Amino acid sequence: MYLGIDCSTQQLSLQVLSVDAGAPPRNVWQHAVNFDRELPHYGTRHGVLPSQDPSVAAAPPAMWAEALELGLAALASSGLDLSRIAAIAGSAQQHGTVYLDADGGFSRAASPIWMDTSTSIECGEITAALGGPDAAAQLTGSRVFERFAGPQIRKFWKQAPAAYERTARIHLVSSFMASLLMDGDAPLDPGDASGMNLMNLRMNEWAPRALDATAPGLGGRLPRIVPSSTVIGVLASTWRNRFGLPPAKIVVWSGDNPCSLIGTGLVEEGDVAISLGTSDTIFGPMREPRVSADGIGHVFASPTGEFMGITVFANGSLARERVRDRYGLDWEGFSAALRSTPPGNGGARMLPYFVPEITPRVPVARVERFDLDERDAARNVRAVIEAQMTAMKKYSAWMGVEIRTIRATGGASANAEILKVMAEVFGAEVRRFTVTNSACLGAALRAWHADERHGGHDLPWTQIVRGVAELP
Ligand code: XUL
Repeated sequence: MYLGIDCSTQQLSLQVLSVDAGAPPRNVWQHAVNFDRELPHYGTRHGVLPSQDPSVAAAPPAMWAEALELGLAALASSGLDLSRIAAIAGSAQQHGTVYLDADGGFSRAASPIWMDTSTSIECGEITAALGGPDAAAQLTGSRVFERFAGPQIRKFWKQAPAAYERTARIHLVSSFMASLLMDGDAPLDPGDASGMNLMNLRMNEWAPRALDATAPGLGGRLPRIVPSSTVIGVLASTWRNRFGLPPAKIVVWSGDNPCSLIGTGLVEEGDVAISLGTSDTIFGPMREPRVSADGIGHVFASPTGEFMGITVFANGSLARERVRDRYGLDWEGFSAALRSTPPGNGGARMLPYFVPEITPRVPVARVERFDLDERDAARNVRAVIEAQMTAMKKYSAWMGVEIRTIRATGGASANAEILKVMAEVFGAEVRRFTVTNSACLGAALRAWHADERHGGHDLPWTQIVRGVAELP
């Protein structure tokens, strides 16, 4: 059995796969720990600490650690034969940084996360030092983005130099969580490390020029980078003693998007997935790291050893919910509104930037309506969905992938009317991918792949994703 854990923005999820010889893996248990509801003493809203400054988004890393305890406690009382768990791998929201002092305490209480847009000045400084946006993208896979770890680290060094000085290790959420499991200092995988503007994308190693452009003495504060299928340790005895868990292998964690790539079965160039979650993302495998000339998307390393292209939109479910709530609708009413309005919406359009947007870059939240009466509920519903789908089509063209099929995943993919608009806008076949947490599933599949590889069997990825992630 293989355990996948996903530490996302709003919850920690766990999933156990049972792999029996010859048969495709079966999902035998799953569980989720919601941060706001089950850990209210941290005071988060949707997993984020309230902030006066709308450009600042942070979360308490101690909350993620406590969620891991709750999740493993639930696993202990699941009734599963825990001794069968051979390996554990994880997925985490990307870009968030965790700062530890030499004793393992937090040298920064709140971790900036991917929704933070407060580092434009630092982005400019790093970009200039790297020789411009294109040079930054060629080196690291992305131009310098506000939420990426590099500019966040630079801002911390500038604003709190003494605390930076006391910081012995800067983890991403993924390597922080893996460190807790093995009670040691976990490395990063290239997939998550490509979300930092610090890694040389073609070499899978830290880029000295980017480190120098970011903060002094940074290299010594970062984890090592190891291939995505690496077994990095065993489950620490504290967890084994507390919860009756076995000495399972710990596989290096990755980011939620690289894990979702595996969890949606995307291991060969041609198909893409659209995840409709807190953030909306469109992503797909790429054989070559073609970076985006207009600086829009990102190229990350894929767990398969190739690459993935991804474009991220901050106004995902949040924008849909704002519109839904504004007109007092439930999801059924939202669907009815889509059904009652024509494709193209009779020319009525909206720019739905309810929070600052990543793609295209909109630093200050603003919603604009064109030929659209704010009182017209149905047309406003269609306008937000058409705007989201049109933006996803326009801002993913840089990947140079001819989109044949779209696998739709994430919470809002349960809504058939939204998927209909997606198919209309892209002119592609859209299939709903019924696994709701593809990142968690991808983590469990990565655990299986790494365990086999550790045992000397290099299973092809097409075999790993067969059955679980194949289209119906
Ligand atoms: C990816 C990104 C988001 C987070 C959300 O670049 O910012 O998808 O990983 O979990």
